[in-house]
Amino acid sequence: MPEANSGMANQPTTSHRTSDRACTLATPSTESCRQSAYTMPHKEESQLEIVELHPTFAAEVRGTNFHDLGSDVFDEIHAAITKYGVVKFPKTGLDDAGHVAFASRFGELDDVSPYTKHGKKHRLAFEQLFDVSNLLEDGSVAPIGSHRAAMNKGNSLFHVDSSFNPRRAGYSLLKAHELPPKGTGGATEYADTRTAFDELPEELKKELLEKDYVACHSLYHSRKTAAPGFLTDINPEDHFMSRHKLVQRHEPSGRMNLYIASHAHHIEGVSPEKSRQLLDTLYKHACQPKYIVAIDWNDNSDLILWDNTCVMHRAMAGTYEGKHARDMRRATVHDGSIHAWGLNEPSNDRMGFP
Ligand SMILES: O=C(O)CCC(=O)C(=O)O
Ligand SMILES: [Fe+2]
Repeated sequence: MPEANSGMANQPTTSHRTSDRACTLATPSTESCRQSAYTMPHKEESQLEIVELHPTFAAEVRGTNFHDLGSDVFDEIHAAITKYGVVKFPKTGLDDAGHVAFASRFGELDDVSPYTKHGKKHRLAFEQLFDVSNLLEDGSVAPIGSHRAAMNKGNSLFHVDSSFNPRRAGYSLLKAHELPPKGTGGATEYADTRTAFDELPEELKKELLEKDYVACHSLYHSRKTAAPGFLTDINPEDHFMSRHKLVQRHEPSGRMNLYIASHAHHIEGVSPEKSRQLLDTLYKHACQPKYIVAIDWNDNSDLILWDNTCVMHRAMAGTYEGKHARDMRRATVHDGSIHAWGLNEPSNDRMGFP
């Protein structure tokens, strides 16, 4: 079994360095590992080393051999993502094909056709890789103020992926391909929405459980919020909105989750004022620093796996913008849980823009 706490030189860079703890999935009940409501696989020997990145969620998993990943190790990864919601794999050595192959083990993959249908030219070789870089289609860095930079800004607000589509995203797997110089920004932050729900004021929690509110999500809404000067001729209310319960049980872990995101436009069945006030209160609550971890990217093949149905995420700004490439590629797994379609009619229609 790998040695716990193998030394600070090996510690990952996060904003919660003091809470880093090493443990393995084979020993989930050691003092340093937080207990959770489900059972971890019973194994004599774990091949993976888990280093916790925050007191309530997120971990770095070391020792994965991506070139020979058997079902035992995959089961351990599955247990880790269920417990932690966010798992970073440093230096995977994966190329685009390996990235897509690994992602497809988690379920059916989404693709970029809704964007290319709107005229966006796809820069990457795989339709299953979303281009979340700051690059234009010719590979040059998108100038600050360009349409591309403005659309990227949407990712800088805490969100979950694809809550605006009839079928939401489950897991996302974001891999670095080319990183900007160290010290120029570009970390990815995550917010623990399961713990945020647990720690809501009792009265508010009671109201949410009793009313069982439905939130309506729109890609246009979050894009316009992040970049108010763009998409000025689009009114989100003229377009499809995806309907999802605001509070739901996260099926894999059995824990409750606050399913909120920058895409949430309004809550059904209440006045616009009440809707705005409630969404703002809940979003602000979930985005408090105590629920957030920032994860740095260090190597061009680092990969972060997260579960959109129990965490939010956002890309951090930096001085690299407009100057240096930050080439990030994301595979997105359609949710396979009972909440995947929310209250929407199943359909292959998905939102996109040029
Ligand atoms: O670029 C990042 O750090 C995150 C981008 C994002 O929101 C995503 O890939 O879903
Ligand atoms: Fe995202």
